[in-house]
Amino acid sequence: MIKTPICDMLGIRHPVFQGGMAWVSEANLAAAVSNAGGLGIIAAGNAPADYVYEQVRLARKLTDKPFGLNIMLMSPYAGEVAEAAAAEAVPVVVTGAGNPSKYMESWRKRGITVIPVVPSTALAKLMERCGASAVIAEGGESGGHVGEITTMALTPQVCDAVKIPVVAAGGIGDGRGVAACFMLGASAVQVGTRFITAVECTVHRNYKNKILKAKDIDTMTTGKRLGHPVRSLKTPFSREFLAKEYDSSVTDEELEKFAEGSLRFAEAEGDEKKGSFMAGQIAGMVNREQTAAEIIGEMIAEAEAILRGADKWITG
Ligand code: TUI
Repeated sequence: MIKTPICDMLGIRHPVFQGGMAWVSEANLAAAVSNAGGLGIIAAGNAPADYVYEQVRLARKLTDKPFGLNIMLMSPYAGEVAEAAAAEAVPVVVTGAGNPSKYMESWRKRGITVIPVVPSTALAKLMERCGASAVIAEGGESGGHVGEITTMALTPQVCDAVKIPVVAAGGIGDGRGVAACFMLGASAVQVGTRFITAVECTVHRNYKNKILKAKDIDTMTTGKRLGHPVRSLKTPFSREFLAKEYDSSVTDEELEKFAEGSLRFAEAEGDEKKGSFMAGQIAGMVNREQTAAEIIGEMIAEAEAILRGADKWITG
């Protein structure tokens, strides 16, 4: 067992969060992770509040353990999803892709634990002042919408910047990554890509197969020109997107239009030509389908063995 302050704060057995991945992290996966002792997180993504109510209620039927809701702040429905989170009094709200300050008071009033994703020390400090219980330092190795700084560089700097616990995310695929993040000062880890191939994850078969087949160099970032870089698997779609991005005759509006619906095409329909299969740089380490309980159990056991043996190089 590895126990950290985050375990007591949230009432979870293992300090492992499952990343809130749009159209991937549905109630079924989130409940399985929470039942396995981690923190399962439902992703609202770009969906309206109706979807969130349905998924939160389903999760409550599937688990009596704490779980989270990830609110993607760039979504046109972020406001109504923020209200849904408060109305349902979900145990934990995780935010991404923006600054959630204006919602934090209303969540905290409902007793919700708020844990924003931060790509910088400045936002980490602001979130601490606004009453966040912890922050997630997410490095650019992650899948999906990414910041500039790597997990290795960002985690210790965020740990130095704030007193609240820090969760490390991005590039964590096994127990070695978990142990390394604890060494950097984190109190928990958030893992996304490895959970895409979890047995309980309901995403399209093609998506799982692509992750299982991916090698170390098979992800790329697109969308920098639009101000929101996204890491995904190299596919005909992502290569074409990048080509358009470097083509000055293509307008930003045309580029946005090209990407529209691409997440849904991948996650729900498995469509290679039109889909964006978001994945982190550890996709090349994901070679098996396991249950959520097996993934968490294996990662924690590996991390524990490494941490116990961590003094092996020290002499004298
Ligand atoms: O949000 C994510 N990952 C995501 S969101 C997403 S959906 C999407 N679809 C199309 C285009 C863009 C996104 C897929 N993956 N991770 C958390 C995260 N948050 N990464 C970076 C940030 C972030 C960035 C800026 C958080 C706060 C922030 O603040 C800026 C500010 O306003 O201060």
